[in-house]
Amino acid sequence: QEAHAAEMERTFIAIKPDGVQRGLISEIISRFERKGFKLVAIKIVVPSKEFAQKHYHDLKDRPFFNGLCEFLSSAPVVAMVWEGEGVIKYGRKLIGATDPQKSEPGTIRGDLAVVVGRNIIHGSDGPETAKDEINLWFKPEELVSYTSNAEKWIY
Ligand code: FUP
Repeated sequence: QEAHAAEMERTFIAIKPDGVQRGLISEIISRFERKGFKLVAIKIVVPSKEFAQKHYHDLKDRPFFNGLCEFLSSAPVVAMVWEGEGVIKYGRKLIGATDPQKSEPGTIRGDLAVVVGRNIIHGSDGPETAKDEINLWFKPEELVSYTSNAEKWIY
């Protein structure tokens, strides 16, 4: 059981400044929670611009990079780690396409956002980025494990 817990898939999810300012924290968390994924880490922080540049380093050559990093570092962000089978890919499905004009209704961006520069949420796009982003935003001791005490609470 311990070994299984250690191998459980995890992804990094962030509610960006627009999502926080618009009061969408609970709405977004509830969608992941109701699906059955487990919240294993959460904090609210204002990242520095340098930190935002690290987070989005893959996009450093894109024309919107500077504005994107300015935006991410402009106000509080809710940083989270969610755990569960298939959480990386299915998390992206819950989030919807990058451009909210193309996200399907029923997705977070489809239901709650309008423009690509203000698309309210970030989610890791694969196993490697998930690992890197979790390590960037969290120390190992900030993540909890649910499984070891499960038999105490579940009947
Ligand atoms: P996603 O993984 O869906 O967040 O999309 P990307 O990693 O491609 O883009 C990261 C962020 O860059 C987006 F959330 C918003 C911003 N972006 C723009 O502002 N303009 C674009 O044309 C593409 C992305």
